Amino acid sequence: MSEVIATYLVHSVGENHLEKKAEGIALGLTVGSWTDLPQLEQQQLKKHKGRVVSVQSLSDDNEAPLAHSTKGIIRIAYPIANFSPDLPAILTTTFGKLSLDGEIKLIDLEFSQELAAHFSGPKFGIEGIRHLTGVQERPFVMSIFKGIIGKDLPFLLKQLEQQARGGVDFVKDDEILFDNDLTPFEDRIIKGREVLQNVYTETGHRTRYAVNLTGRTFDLRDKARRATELGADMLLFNVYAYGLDTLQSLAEDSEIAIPIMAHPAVSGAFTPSPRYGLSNQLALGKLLRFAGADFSLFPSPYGSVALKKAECLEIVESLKKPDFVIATLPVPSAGIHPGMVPQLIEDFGIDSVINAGGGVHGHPAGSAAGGKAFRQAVNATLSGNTLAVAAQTNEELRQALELWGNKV
Ligand code: 1AE
Repeated sequence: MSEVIATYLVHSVGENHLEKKAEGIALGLTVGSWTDLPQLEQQQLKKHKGRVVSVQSLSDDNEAPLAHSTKGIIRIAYPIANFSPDLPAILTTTFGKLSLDGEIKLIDLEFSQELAAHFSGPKFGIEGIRHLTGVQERPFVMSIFKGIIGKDLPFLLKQLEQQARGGVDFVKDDEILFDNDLTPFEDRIIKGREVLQNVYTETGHRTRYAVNLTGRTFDLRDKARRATELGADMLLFNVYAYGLDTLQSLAEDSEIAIPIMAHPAVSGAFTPSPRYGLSNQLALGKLLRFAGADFSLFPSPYGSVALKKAECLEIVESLKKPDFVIATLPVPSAGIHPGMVPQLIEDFGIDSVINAGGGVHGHPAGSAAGGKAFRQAVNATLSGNTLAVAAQTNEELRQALELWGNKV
């Protein structure tokens, strides 16, 4: 029977009550009750009944497992016959009312092959982005517009040009830049494209711009199609403000043939508690990948909005490991500066994006120098040099290290 298997971390279920809790979930979220049902009804409902896959008692940290443990891992299989093959139905089945019912956190969802066949995943993914850009064997470098709210289009275009001159691969809108009269969505695409083409003609370096797709949900599809027609390179999308299914609809649309970058804004409303909500590997890893994000941004372990390193590594594993859909590019972000580049590469590998806002624009010699400092740090690291040595011959890197230091 084809199923989705949900893994939960549960707390405070009372002594020896883990099995009872698991049975309660398996029945409560599927057929309701079982032993009291007449034999005929049991036969009819069998294919809809949830199944307890495993129950594991956990100790408190650093303690041996205890018989009276109130913490455990429960795995429940839900037959796919119970729901339509879409994320809203899957999430409502596995963690709908259950998310409101005590100390329980959804850690993972395992899709059967039959269920996974309904998800096409990223259109481009890591390999597609490499192919599109021609950038191989190094991490990508991205910078973020900063200080754009209240500024006009010439200001934005100047900042875009400076970032491109720094040699970054991508520039993304800040997630808090919405459609507005000073820097309208379509003008950002059209004029931004001209700026990037001019820098390319002059320098031979092509930077691609991810424009923030915003507005009312029902307008997004047409707006994204229009962006594609106008020549937008990529879309930035605040997926948790809209919902995963909205991302999936955009990603599946053949007329929106450009990569989509998922921003983690609002996901912190669901993930930080150790006892409630969703795991980060699910929210910023697997679910985004299945919903079709080509890039997933998440807080790095050492920036200004930090996640624990183990959680970051779980997100990356979930984005990259062999699965039914192609891999999504990880983008550890927030508070990143050039001195962190060796650690970023060590932790996340070259199939990742090094992404910075303040770490580019805060460079003492300006945004172009900020981008150059990042590229110099990447080159040095991949050549096996320390940043300190590379700074002796790379002025932009030297200034960056003087300001921010040369480690995390
Ligand atoms: C986790 C997302 C990071 C982000 O979007 C952003 O704007 C970071 O800015 P900086 O690099 O911290 O200035």
